Amino acid sequence: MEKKKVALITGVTGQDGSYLSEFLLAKGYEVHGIIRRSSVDYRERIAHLEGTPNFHLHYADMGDSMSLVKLVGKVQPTEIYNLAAQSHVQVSFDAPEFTADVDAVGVLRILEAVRTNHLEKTCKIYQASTSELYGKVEEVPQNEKTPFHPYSPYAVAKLYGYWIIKEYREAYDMFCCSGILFNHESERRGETFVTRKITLAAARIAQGKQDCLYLGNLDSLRDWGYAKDYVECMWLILQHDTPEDFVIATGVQHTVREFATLAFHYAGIELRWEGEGINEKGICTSGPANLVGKTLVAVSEAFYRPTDVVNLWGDPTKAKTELGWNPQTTSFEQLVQIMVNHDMQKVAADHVASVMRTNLAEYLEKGIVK
Ligand code: NAP
Ligand code: F7E
Repeated sequence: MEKKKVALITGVTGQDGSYLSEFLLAKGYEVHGIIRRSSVDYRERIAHLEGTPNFHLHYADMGDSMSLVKLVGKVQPTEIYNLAAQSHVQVSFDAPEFTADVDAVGVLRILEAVRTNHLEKTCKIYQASTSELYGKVEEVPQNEKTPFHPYSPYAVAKLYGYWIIKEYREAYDMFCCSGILFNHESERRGETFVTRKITLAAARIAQGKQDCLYLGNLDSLRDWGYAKDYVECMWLILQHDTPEDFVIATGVQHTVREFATLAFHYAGIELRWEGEGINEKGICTSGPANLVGKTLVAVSEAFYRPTDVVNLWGDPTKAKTELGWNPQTTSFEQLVQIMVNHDMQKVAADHVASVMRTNLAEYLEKGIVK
C-alpha cells in the first residue's frame, strides 16, 4: 500500500498557499499549514478549507527555528512547500532586514529542520523561487541557464534561498528544488500588487467609488500567468524523477499599461493614453457618461522603486517538455477578465453591505430594529 502523502505548506494563508492547499487536498494529501500570530485573524483565503478533515493549521514563524524544528518533527511531512515570504518587492526596500531573515535565512531554517529530524531521505522540499532573480536582465527570454542579476533586497534574499537549496541538494543528497516562477496573479492576489491594484480600481471607478488610479512605471514588462495553473507545477516539480529547478512562465509578455487598458475595458471603460513618463495619463474615451473625458489613471512617483525590474519574459520549454505542463491553460485575456469580473462583484457586494450597515444603524437609532 502506498504511504500516505503528508504536505507541510509554509505561507498557507497567501495567494499560492490557498490554491496549493486545494490542489493537494483534492489529490488526497494530508495538508498541514503554518500560520503566524497576528492581532487580526486574517485567513480569508483559506477560510473555506478550515474544518476539512485532512487540513490542519499550526502556529509557527519563519523567523523562529525552534517552532519549525518542532513542527516538522510533529507532522513528519513527505513534502514541504516553502512559500512563506515577505513577497512585496517595493516593501523589501523599506524592510530589507526582515525580508532577508524570512526569505533567505527562513529557507535555511526549513532545510535544517528537516535534517534535525533526520527526514532528509524521505521529505522532498519545494522552494518558491522567483523571476526577480534575473532582475536587471542579461538576456530575453529567461530560462534555467540565464545568469542572475538580482535588483532589490527581495531578490537578493531569494537568491540566497535558491543557492542554499542547490547546496543542500548537492551536499546532503536531498530532494530539494526551486521553481523559478514568473509573476502569477488571481482574484486572491494581494491588493497592493499592480494587477490586483488595477482590477480593483477599475471596478471601483466603474461603480463610482474611486476617482483616479495612481500607478508607477507603466512601461514595465511582465510575464503574467494564473496562480491556479502555477500551483500544479509546484507539485509536478516534486513528482519529477530527479530534483531539478524549473522556470514556470507563460512565455508571453505585456506592459503594465496594457494590463490597465484591458482591465478597464472589461470594466466597461475605454482608455486613451496621453503624455509621457510622470505626465502620462489614461483618459476615458467611452464608458459611463460622467467619466468620458476624465483622467482615470495617472502616474505617481510614490510607486517608482529605487531599482526596478522592467523586462521579465520567461521561457517555459523545460517545464513543458519534462513536466508535461501547459503554460497556456489560462490566457492573459482570460486572467484579466477573471480578476475584473471578481472585483466588479466584490465592489458591488461591499456597497450593498455598507448600505445595509448604514440602514441598520439608522433603524437601530429610530428603534425600527431592536
Ligand atoms: P503572499 O500572498 O504574499 O503570501 C506570503 C505568505 O507568507 C503568507 O501566507 C504570509 O503570511 C507568509 N509569511 C510571511 N512572513 C512569514 C513569517 N515570518 N512566518 C510565517 N509565514 C510568513 O505570496 P504569494 O504570491 O502567495 O507567493 C508565494 C511565494 O512565492 C512567496 O515566497 C513569493 O515570494 C514567491 N513568488 C511569488 C510570485 C508571484 O507572482 N505571486 C512569483 C514568484 C515567487 P500572512 O498571511 O500571515 O502574511
Ligand atoms: O510589480 C510596476 C512595478 O508589485 C510589477 C511578487 O509576487 O512578482 C511580484 O513582484 C511591476 C513592477 O510585482 C505599480 O514597478 C507600476 O515593475 O505587481 P508588482 P513584482 O514586483 O513583479 C515577482 C515574480 C515576485 O517574486 C514577487 O514576490 O509593476 N508597477 N505601478 C507597480 N507595482 C505596484 N506594486 N504598484 C504600482 O502602483
